[in-house]
Amino acid sequence: TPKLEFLLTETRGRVGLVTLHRPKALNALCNGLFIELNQVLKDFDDNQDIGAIVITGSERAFAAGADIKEMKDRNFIENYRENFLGDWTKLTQIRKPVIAAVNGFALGGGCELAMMCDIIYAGDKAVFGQPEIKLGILPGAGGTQRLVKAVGKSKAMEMCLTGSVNLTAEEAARAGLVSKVFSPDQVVDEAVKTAEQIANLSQPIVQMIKDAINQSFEIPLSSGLTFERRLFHAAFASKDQKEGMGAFAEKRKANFTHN
Ligand code: CO8
Repeated sequence: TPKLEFLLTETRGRVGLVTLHRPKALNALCNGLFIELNQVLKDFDDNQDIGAIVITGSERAFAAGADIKEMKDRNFIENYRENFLGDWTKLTQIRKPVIAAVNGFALGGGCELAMMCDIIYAGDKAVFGQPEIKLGILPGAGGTQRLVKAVGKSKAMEMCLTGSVNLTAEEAARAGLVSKVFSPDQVVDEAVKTAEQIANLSQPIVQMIKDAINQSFEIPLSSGLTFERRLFHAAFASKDQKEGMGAFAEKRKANFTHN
């Protein structure tokens, strides 16, 4: 594998851990970082020994947004021709669960990157915000869409329209954007622990659940319920369903084989 410039990666048990590592710029998300991130995520997604992924940054910053210096001279035609940011949302195509372990700044694209993940755990000093308006732009990767669904209209409007109202980890947890808050040095370990727990459950069923929950953001309730019911029926075609229910009936621990 080629050497990575902007990321550190490791595996812990069945969990793939990616650490954004561009300390000089508070993990500002430059194009090179996204090229590497997409490659690493794809490798983890393709690796059957990995069942879930954790993305983290440093204690100071998850990511302070897209790289403003790299973006400042771009023009409309370039953006349109190259579909600027189009590649930056590949994370949402990853089939395995992705947990964001957020410490410090999650601003602009950093907040959007966290929101592209399936679960967010935060350190108690984390800060979530969408300051784009102060740069004369608007959020470009979900800040006006996923944030509304996570925290509601009033908070999302206030955050995006002022660019200055941020959420602390506690506020983000109360609003539902974040599922749990820990002390900063615990966040990654706790995220890995949850990821490991998920990674040892039936992988095809884990994927079905992720698919079904994501459908709830795309389609009306009746269609979502049909989608869920079809997958529920299909789950009975898996060996893991026989194993899971058999183990319960026999009062023993299930041993899932991901089939
Ligand atoms: N881009 C480029 N460089 C940055 C960025 C950034 N977003 N954020 C910080 N840096 C750099 C600083 O320029 C500084 O570099 P240098 O030492 O060479 O001057 C270094 O990181 C340290 O930063 P500060 O000295 O500013 O540190 P402070 O602790 O004083 O302040 C802040 C921390 C408050 C986080 C401050 O750095 C800041 O306001 N950063 C910009 C935050 C921002 O506006 N983010 C939104 C960017 S726009 C965006 O994200 C569009 C989204 C596009 C979609 C992305 C898809 C996922």
